[in-house]
Amino acid sequence: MTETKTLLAALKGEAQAVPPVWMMRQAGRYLPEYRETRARAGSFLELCYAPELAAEVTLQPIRRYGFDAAILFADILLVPQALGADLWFVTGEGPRLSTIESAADMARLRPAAEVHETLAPVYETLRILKGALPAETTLIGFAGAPWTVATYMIAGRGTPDQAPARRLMYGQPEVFDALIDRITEATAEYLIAQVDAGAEVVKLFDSWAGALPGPMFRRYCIEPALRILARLHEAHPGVPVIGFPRGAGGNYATYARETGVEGLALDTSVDPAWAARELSPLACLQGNLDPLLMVLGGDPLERGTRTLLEAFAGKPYIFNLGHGITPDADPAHVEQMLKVIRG
Ligand code: 1CP
Repeated sequence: MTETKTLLAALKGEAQAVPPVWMMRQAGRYLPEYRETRARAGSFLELCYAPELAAEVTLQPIRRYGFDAAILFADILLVPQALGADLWFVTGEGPRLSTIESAADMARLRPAAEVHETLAPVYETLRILKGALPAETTLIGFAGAPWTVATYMIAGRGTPDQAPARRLMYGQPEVFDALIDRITEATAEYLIAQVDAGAEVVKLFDSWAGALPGPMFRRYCIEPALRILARLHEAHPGVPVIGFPRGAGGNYATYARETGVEGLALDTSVDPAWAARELSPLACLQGNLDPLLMVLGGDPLERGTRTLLEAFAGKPYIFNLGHGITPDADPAHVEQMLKVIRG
């Protein structure tokens, strides 16, 4: 059967004449309709746990722009919450969680198999989306990778350099390893259930992979990914995975080779010419337009978009940004970018 969804075809290694395109954080604050629905939900977290409204914001950028993929509206921090951590968002600042600093804190977490009760509304969102998306649109599920999720659970917030997590990793390795194991198991459970509910691709966000010390990259980025993929593929053979080891630099190649992910999401720092030469033989590449260009628009946006189209022409490729679109982006610039890609 020929694949009618261009994003799935690209992930199978088939170059598309016009690359499929979507954007990280495409359902977000730069869209007035998102801000309206979020206000209706009450808060960001209430929006994540309200299946009808979460499906609505997932669909908004599809209706407006006709992206080739819809990404489930949720957050990587729902897994810590499902494991029993307290989670709240401080307006204008970001997430806050109860912290993991000792074996006693670990002992208070729930077993990985018990995350589903909290996460059930997310599965319901996927079931709604499965019935509501256009036939050509691919539905992407996702989770945070264990290291990245652990950085938030340990520090209780976002930090610039992940020092609290690195401190625990060196100072109390048995506590740190137990946490990584727990998140790994919970993430496998979560992603399997997302595919059960209708996700066609899953993306693993290791947004802080670049903060791992080099000697730890294999152990805490690659190995947990391998364990998650093994369990996922046992339950759902052949479901494609996009890995995003953001900031991994030269380790991007190691990650692609050793995990065998079908899709490799490039962060903004990766040189497209290098990626086309060194990484393209290993996976379908996705990325990596500078999100700032969605704020600027004009000639810089057009040049940036063309640079990527030329670098990845004739190769399996998914157009995307190198990180999430920011709240100050102009929705008209998304149209400008799509016009350059689709002609
Ligand atoms: O105010 C708001 O409306 C909240 C902003 C927001 C949004 C729109 C947050 C808070 N999360 C999300 C949705 C979200 N988060 C999605 C939905 C799908 C889409 O892309 O459209 C996804 C995939 C995520 C994933 C996520 N959450 C990541 C990994 C991707 C990345 O950006 O590197 C991370 C690190 C988070 C944590 C998080 N959630 C929200 C914020 C502001 C943050 C970052 C906090 C920090 O590090 O300080």
